[in-house]
Amino acid sequence: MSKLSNIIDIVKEKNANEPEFIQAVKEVFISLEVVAEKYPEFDDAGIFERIVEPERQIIFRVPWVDDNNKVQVNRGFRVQFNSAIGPYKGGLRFHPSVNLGIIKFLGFEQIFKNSLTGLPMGGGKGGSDFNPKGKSEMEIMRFCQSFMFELSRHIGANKDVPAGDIGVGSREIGYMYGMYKKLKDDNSGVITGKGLSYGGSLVRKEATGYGLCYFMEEAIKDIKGESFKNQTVIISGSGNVAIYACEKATQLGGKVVALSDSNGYIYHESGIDLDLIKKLKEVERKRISEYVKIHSDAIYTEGSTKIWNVKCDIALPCATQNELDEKAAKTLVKNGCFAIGEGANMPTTPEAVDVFRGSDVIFAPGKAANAGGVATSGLEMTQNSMRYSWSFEKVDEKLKRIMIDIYSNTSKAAKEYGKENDLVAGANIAGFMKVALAMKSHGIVF
Ligand code: NDP
Ligand code: 2IT
Repeated sequence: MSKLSNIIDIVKEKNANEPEFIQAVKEVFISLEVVAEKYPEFDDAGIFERIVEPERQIIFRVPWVDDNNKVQVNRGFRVQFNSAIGPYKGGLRFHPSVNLGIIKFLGFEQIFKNSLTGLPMGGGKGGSDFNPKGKSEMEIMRFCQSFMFELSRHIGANKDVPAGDIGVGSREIGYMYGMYKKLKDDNSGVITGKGLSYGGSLVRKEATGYGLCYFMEEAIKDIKGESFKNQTVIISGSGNVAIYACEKATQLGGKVVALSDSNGYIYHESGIDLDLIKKLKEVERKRISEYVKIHSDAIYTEGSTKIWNVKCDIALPCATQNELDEKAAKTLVKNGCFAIGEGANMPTTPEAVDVFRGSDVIFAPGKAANAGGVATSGLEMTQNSMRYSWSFEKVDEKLKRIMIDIYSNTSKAAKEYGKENDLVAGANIAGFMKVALAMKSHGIVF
């Protein structure tokens, strides 16, 4: 039995009720076997054992008062996973499915993703089992304020810098930042994804979706000699990542024909009307089924995962973890899909990943393909430190450069270890190396 499979067994035993965390560790460690063989010094320094244990996990009570004057209590989390290469950095997720295992899987992925960006950011993640759906504006504000009341003790511009994720967008960031500022008298920009009027960066809103398309355009060009032009694209989700992936895929000449939310998906053969989606989702916070009331030639189908039955050339899962299973993967391949790019974190189940890796398709893992969001958060931190703001064009240009570099480093690492075009192995190895070298340099403190 190899050294790393022993560690996976220990992780399984110690975190038995955290299946998503175990899944994320397994996927990374399988890729790292070759690194462990090549660099025995990492094993000697206990890097593998240390990297699966968060530096710190904070769990806290979030009490708040609803519109009926009733006290509600939610659970808050912040997992400060690894600070070897910079301050903990990663989003906050508000969704009823949130628990410690979900936050740990996201925090673990974030370590390698942030390393891939080339910027000095460690890995962290947080959130709450609070469900923003159906809450009034004042309930959202009171919840965000109570959440930040506790979180503010644990974060800082040089220590831990949160951002958005599922259920946390510009509205929630605004309320949390306002509370942090009031409590701490501090204006150093402790959260990213801030509004443009108080220290936010241009392009941060668009960054994850745009970055995903920049990465995919590069991978498709390099591996298949093709581009987005004239390709049929399907995208799951209709939140922040999905909307701006749709925008960029369209700008690059693709035709996006399907989007979804957690209830179902829409199919519009002539191409999605993105202005309408933005209005329904960003402004009115409505369900995607409303789309067909305006466009009678579009079709709405109940059941979000049925979207994978739609014939396409490129599929971009941009909703949530484990939304694309083995059966869906086989259907996509059978229908001629040749490139899959993960905009979400771990949207593809391990069995589905095996289907893609065993076929002649491009499979781009989230930690590389969706790193544009956190990379632009890094650029927001830079601008905050400089007390300066760059133009849209300048940030977009930097984002594009970063995504092309991530593709190139991922592809190079895969090749170096004899796994040409295996972007899963390449991303895991390239992301790990920098963190491991930093941890080794620092001695046994991390
Ligand atoms: P949003 O909250 O803006 O949108 C989430 C979308 O996914 C919504 O359409 C939502 O539908 C759908 N969704 C959420 N949970 C489920 C579920 N259990 N089943 C089916 N659909 C679901 O989040 P983001 O767009 O920001 O995040 C989407 C994914 O991208 C997440 O995996 C996130 O971790 C990842 N990500 C986000 C980044 C960012 O910068 N925001 C950066 C990198 C990755 P509904 O409205 O019905 O709930
Ligand atoms: O998963 C992610 O990379 C994010 N939700 C963005 C994190 C960030 O700090 O911008």
